[in-house]
Amino acid sequence: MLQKSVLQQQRAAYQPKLPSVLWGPVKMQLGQPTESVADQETVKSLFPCTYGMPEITFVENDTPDQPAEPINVGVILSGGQAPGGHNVISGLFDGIKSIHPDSRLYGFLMGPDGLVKHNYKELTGEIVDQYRNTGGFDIIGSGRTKLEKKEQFDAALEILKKLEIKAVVIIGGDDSNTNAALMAEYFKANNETIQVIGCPKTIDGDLKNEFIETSFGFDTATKVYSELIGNIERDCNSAKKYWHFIKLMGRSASHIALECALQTQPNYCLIGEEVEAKKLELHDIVLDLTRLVIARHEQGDDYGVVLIPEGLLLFAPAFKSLIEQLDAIMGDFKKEISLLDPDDKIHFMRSQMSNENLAMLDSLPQTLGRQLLLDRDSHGNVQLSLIDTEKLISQLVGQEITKINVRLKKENQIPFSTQLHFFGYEGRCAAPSNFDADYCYALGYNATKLIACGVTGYMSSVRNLTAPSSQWLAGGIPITMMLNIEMRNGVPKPVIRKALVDLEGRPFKDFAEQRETWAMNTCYVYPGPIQYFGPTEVCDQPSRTLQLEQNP
Ligand code: FBP
Repeated sequence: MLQKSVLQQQRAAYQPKLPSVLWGPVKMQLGQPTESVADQETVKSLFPCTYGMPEITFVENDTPDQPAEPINVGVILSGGQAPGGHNVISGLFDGIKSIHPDSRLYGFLMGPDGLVKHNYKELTGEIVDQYRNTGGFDIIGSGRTKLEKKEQFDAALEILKKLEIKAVVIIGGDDSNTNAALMAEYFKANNETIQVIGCPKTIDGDLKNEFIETSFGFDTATKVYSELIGNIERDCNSAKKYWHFIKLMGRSASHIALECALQTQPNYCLIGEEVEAKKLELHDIVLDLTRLVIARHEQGDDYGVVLIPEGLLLFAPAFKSLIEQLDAIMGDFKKEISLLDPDDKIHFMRSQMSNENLAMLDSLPQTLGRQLLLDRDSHGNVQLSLIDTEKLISQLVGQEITKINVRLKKENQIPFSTQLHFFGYEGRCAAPSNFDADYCYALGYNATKLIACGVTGYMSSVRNLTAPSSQWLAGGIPITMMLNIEMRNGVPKPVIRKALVDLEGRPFKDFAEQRETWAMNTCYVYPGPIQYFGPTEVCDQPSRTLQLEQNP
């Protein structure tokens, strides 16, 4: 039996709110046939059985949901942890039990690997009840295995048939939902009736579009980081002697950094998408920050707080070109490289690189260069969470300040003391905010409605999220609609297009309008911890990003 804190005991009693349309039986309202966001012909040819399906919106129905017999459903948690995953599972559990009390839920262990290797456990009411409204993915664990090969799908089919599973729900980010689309297509193409449904998860907030207003976990994670940043700002404003450089998770998009900036009003926040649009190089960023350090020094403020998105370096053109070439080499020589030991691998990779990219690589600290050449995740992504961008940037600014100090008299020296932080794992398993607790439960419950309707290759979609939860809309969106073709490891692949920060959108514009004031004045905001109880304005507010996006 898990030991529970007092807050956990309180949260266990929380009853997540469902959209009113999901309170009773539903029927599907079908929209127009859909197209993928880009590369339509190629995506269509790769997904002949699941391409072009219509959007689904649920409306209330007078007759009970089909089927009225028990159903068995499988569930997988895939990719990085995000607050609310357990609530998707509780929603699924309650949803299938509402269809029939003898329905069963099977959890595949440690991500997609559990499905392929047939590691699973039945999630009974007793187990699910232990995890309601808790953070983490520990109920069944998670993993990053990419499901894309025929052998994997066949192994999955074997266990799904053995357990008489009607549908499998993949709770994951863009890569994992791409897997869901591939599996749905494979099953349908082979006349297998097992359905595949996706659920939009990632703290990064980059799995969103017209029908997926936000991925779950973003709300809670950014609230946790904003609390921590606020605490640091207060320390910074008390001691007035440090520049704090804070890297924030978000492998590609800078949504987390932007949301935290809107919440906490730091002195400086980099947005990767702006760096790319303005074609800024690392050197330009360093010089701009150096100017700010000097300007604040001149008004007597030798301190400040700087937010840096994890994915920043990939937006700087020279760095990006370096990574793209490394990806291409990895793709072209995958087999040869896999046989080499690390030093030979580095030697080989270097021998294939252009002079410009070699120069860029050699301008970076040696450990970072080595990381870029060697460390990739199973999807072939550079592991940006392992790169100390905050250290790199603060050191480079420090070097600039040192150059200036050499020319200044002793009494005029510019002090520049730094503290480094990285917030990522601190927020990924926090107990879900009320918003995420409700949203996730609704996503899971809604997935069972999609299953009952017999559809496959859809993502559970709950929207109108800035309205009270009773007014949220529910339905499904074909995953193929979100696909485009991108290079992965040098090979073109169908993947869900990531939603990057929109520089024309309200969240960025609000930030851009205020950042100069925040830079020179100390306008820190201290949001404090997530509030689970209390006035609605305090505890039920979705992220600032979502509010600004929905009310442009
Ligand atoms: P997902 O996209 O799978 O949700 O993961 C997001 C993330 O938290 C990123 O912000 C971060 O770069 C990455 O996971 C870290 O991965 P890992 O957990 O494997 O260290």
